[in-house]
Formats: sequence, structure tokens, C-alpha cells
Amino acid sequence: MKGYCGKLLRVNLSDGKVSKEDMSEDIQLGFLGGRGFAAKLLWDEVKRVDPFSEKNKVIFSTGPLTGQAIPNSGKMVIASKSPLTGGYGDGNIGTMASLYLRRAGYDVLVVEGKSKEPCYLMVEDDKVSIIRGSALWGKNTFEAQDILEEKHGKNIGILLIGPGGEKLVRFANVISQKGRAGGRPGLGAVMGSKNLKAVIVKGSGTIPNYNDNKLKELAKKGYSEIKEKRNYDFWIRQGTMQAVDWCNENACLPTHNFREGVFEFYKELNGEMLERIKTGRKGCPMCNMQCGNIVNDSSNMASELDYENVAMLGSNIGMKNLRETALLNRIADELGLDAISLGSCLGFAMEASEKGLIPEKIRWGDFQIIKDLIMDIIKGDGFGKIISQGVRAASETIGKDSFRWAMHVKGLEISAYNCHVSPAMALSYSTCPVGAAHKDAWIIGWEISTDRFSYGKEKVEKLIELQRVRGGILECLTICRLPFVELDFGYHKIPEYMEAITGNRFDWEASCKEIGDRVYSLIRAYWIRENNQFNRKWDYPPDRWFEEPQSQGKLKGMTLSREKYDQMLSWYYELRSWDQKGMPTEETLINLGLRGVFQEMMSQHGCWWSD
Ligand code: PTT
Ligand code: SF4
Repeated sequence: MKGYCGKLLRVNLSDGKVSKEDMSEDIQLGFLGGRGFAAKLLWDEVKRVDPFSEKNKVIFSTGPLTGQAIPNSGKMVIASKSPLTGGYGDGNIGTMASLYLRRAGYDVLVVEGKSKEPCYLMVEDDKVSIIRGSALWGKNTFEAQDILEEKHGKNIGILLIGPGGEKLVRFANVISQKGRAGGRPGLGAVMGSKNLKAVIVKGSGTIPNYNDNKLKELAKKGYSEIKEKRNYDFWIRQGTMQAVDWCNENACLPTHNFREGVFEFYKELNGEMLERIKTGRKGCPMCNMQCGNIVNDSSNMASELDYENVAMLGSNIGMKNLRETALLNRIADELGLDAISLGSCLGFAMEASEKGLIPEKIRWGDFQIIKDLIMDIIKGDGFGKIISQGVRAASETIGKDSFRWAMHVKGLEISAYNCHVSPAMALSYSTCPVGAAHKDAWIIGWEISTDRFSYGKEKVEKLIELQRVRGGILECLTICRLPFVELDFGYHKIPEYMEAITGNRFDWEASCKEIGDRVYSLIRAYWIRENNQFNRKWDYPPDRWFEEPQSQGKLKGMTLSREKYDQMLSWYYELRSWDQKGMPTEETLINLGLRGVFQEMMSQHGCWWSD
């Protein structure tokens, strides 16, 4: 089909075998790209394996919009079986590698096997090389990027891991361009387990589109329309950092390991403070609303700030100095650690220390101790070793009641929204296909502006609508969601783009439902096939939000209702045509074109469904 390269590049690091495979039109129509391709490949090829075994695969997946001349198209999905969660894991990263992969003639790159020694992979159009990388091993992501650019020139796309991935820290991610980050569920560690330090992509071809002239015309219009949007100027000034004030005002700013939703010192961390110290902007390729806020951190190095990082490495761990938080963020980028999970692990350690569950003295907001603890994560020393496995595993290690305030769903640490009184957002975290990420449905904005106290069915309907659009279609197209969400750019642009690219009519509503639901149900089946113990409880947020009210702010004294949450979850399953154990039924899977998936899911799955 036009708009696709129609090729998958497969590289096996164990034996150096390289193959170029055709991708059928059925796959393109049925799964669209990005997350859809990744979910299909993982379902077909990565079955019941240890995420760190050489049988796991890393999938770099693009969609038909990737690398096109249109706004915000410089992104790709990286996916794998997650070592943090044991289920499906992916992340969406802005990188030149996405454009170059398509220009090199591939929609997807699959890396499998394991190299005997550290290496990096270089894809240059037809030529694929596995290059010795021992000299890069141990380098941080900034150093390694410089070395690789020095050697191979600047016109390349680089995806790389830091010491976090090398040391198999389970929340290590993948970094590109010194500040773009993706693959929260430990995808950097999967690369590390393969001795793969980096992937470099260079491509010189073009994407075979149906009507390039029409696309150029639409793109030109799109770029200027974005600049004219009402919120554009403010967005350029603060980007996602505008959320600090909003979250504090609405008592959902994660504070002290999500115990509270307001932070006394939030003004030290907010968008206004950012503007005072901001030195520049950065962002993904093909974007004219660049949202990476550059500041000088407390060691005078450049650091790129987003709301999530600042909340999790700020209020959540009691930090009240933006430059110091920026340094923690820079360290996370250098080491290739997911800043959200890192902030959650640090908060967990602080609370464990405060409660006397561990001998280490790890005080809230103690900058030096925090920096030392981060280095211990990498070195595998002391409590650092325990939290390097993520908060779920850490709570299993230290026991007592710590599971109640280990802030994760399905093993993925919760991103930066406290849900003591946001039932729809709690459900969003709990049903997100990678674990507790906000990417699939940031419903909290709508929820707070309507009725945050309600547990009505309309919230569940809205959640599924958002998941279909964002987690379903945008992740398959791989395009950045922010212009649509933050600037109200208009989803109707997407069918126009798709029609110019593929020559086929693209029915937005139908695609959201059919493709979005197919991908969601397949990923759900993947979780069930891969985890004997999977059950309804995995779709619950942590006990803290049900049992332990905030002690300050306008939500003081309030919690989620377990009974009402459970009702919402039942509606959620019903609306997805899954059974009340959270499992897609055979009929649902067949209706979604996934014949055979039910049998395989059940044949692998152990004990829970018979109870
Ligand atoms: C994403 C997650 C996010 S989401 C943030 S801030 W955010 C954190 N950023 C990190 C970072 O930085 N350094 C680091 N060491 N770890 C980090 N972990 C966290 O990772 C990112 C933007 C952002 S900034 C958001 S919301 C949007 N996310 C999108 C998405 O998920 N899908 C999509 N189609 N478009 C999106 N657009 C926006 O992209 P993960 P990026 Mg990221 C320094 O991948 O695994 O989903 O984690 O990609 O290029 O950095 O852009 O307030
Ligand atoms: Fe990247 Fe931000 Fe632009 Fe999206 S809005 S493409 S995340 S720079």
C-alpha cells in the first residue's frame, strides 16, 4: 500500500543474520503501524520468554505518518516484552531515527538474539552492520551520542542506552538526541541484555506516497495553523510544565510518594519558575511547537524539563529547588533511567526509611542522599539495588504493608497524577496497556472540568473514547498527540493526511473502533498469555488511594471508593466486550479479526480463570 515502505528489517545479534521481509497489506490495514505492528509481532514471536533472554526482541516501529512532511511526525514506538512488568511494554520517542528508518526503506526494525560482546547496530539504507561497541560501554548517553556523531557524522538518527540499560535496571529507557526519552517499561534494559548500546539509522530514500503535492499543501497549512492556535505562545513558553500549577490547584500533584496532592513549595517548581531560568527550547524532528524546556541545572549543565519529570523528581520526593530537580533529570537522561519510575522508586525509598522499614536514612528532599542513591541504583549497592527492580519488586522484598504504597499498576510506576479523587484517571492508569502511564488517556483534565466526584458510566465511555484515539490510533500512526490535545489542532487532519499518503479513504470513527479495539484486545491477550496470575486485581490502582486520604488541601480526608471503582471496572469490561475477569471473549476476538488468539491465550494461561 502507498505510504508504507512495506519492509521489515530483522537483525539477529546472536548470529549476525540480517533479513528484509515484506509486510503484507493485511497487516498494514489491520494494524496500521507503530504500536499495532509491535503488538502483532510480539504476539506472534515473543511467547512466554524471560524478558532478558535472547528470545525477547526489541521492535522499533513506525507508522504511515512517520517521517512525512507533516507536523509532529518525527516519532517512533519502541516495544518489547517488559522486564519491569512482565507484559507488553512500549514507549513513543521523538527521534531522527524514525525519519531515517523510513528513508532507509523500512517501516519496522526488529532486533533479536544477543551479541556476545557490546555492540551497536548501524543501518544505512541497504547496508546493515553490527559494530563492536566495547569502547562505548559504560559511557553515559550524552557522551556516547557525541562519540557516535564524531565517528559517523551528525546526519544520523541515534537511539541509545546509558549505564542504566547496561546494568539491567528494570526501568531503564532509551534516549535520543540528548533529551528525548522513550520506553518506560524497561526497554533500555532489554537493549542492555542484548549487549546493544545503540542503534544508528541513516536513510537517503523517499517514502512512496500516493499524492506528495497534496500532502505538501496540507502540511504547509498545518504548520501555519498550529502557530495561529490560541494556546501556541503559552505552549512554547511552558510546554507541559504549565501542569504544575494546575495539578497543585486541583490537589493531584504527586507529593511525598503520592501521599498528598498539594506541595507547599510548588511555586519553586512551576512554569513561572521555569520561565525565569529557561535558556532555550528543544524538541522532536518535524515539530514547530517544540516543547522541551532547556534550563541550566544546579551544576550548570543543560537539562530538558517536562511536567512529569519535575513532579516525580520534585514534589514527589520533597525537592523544592527547580535547578536541583533539573540536575536529577539530567542525571536520569545521562544514565538512561526513566525519570517517572526513578522518582517513584526514590519516593518509595524515602517512605520506607521514614517508616523505619529499612535501616538506611533517606530523607525527603535531601539532594545529596538522592544523588548517592541514584548512583547506588547503577552500582547495585544497598537499597539502590532493591529499587533498581522497580517499586513492585522492592515492596515484595521489604514486605510488611509496603505494597499498599508501592505506587504502580501491573509493575509500571504511576506517572504524575494523584488520583485520590479522580476515579476515571485511576481507571485510566489501571487499564492502560503498558501499566500505569498517562499516555493512553489523560482523562483527568476532562474529569476535573466536569465532575470529578462522579463514578458514572459516562466516564468509562469517555475513557474508552480517549483510549481509542490516543492509545489506539495515534500510537499506531506514531504521531505526537500534543498538538491535538494541547492546541486543539483537530483530528480531522489525520484522514486528510492519510488519504494523500495512501490514496485510500480513512474513516476516522471506524478506524478508532476497529483498529484501536483490535490492538487493545490483542495486547490484553498478550498480558494474559504471558502471566499465569493475571486477574481482575491487576486492573486496580494501589491501596493508598482507597485507604489513606490526603491530609491537606481541598481534597483533605477524601479517598477513592473501592466499591464504586469496581463498578466502573465492570462497565469498562462490558464496554470492551471482555468478560468480568478482564479477559477478551472468543467472540470479541473473532469479531476483531483475531481468530485463534483466544485458544492460544487460554492454552498458555494457568490457573486463575477457573476460580
Ligand atoms: C514518556 C515519559 C514522559 S511523558 C516523560 S515527560 W511527558 C518523561 N520524560 C523523560 C525524560 O525526559 N527523561 C528521562 N530520563 N525519562 C523520562 N521519562 C518520562 O517518559 C515526550 C513527549 C511527552 S513529554 C509527552 S507527555 C507526550 N507523550 C507522547 C506519547 O506517549 N505518545 C504520542 N503519540 N505522543 C506523545 N507526545 C509527547 O511526547 P514513554 P519524547 Mg517519550 C527528558 O516515551 O515511554 O511513553 O515515556 O518521547 O520524544 O521524549 O517526547 O510530560
Ligand atoms: Fe516533540 Fe513536543 Fe513537538 Fe510533540 S510537541 S513533537 S513532544 S517537541
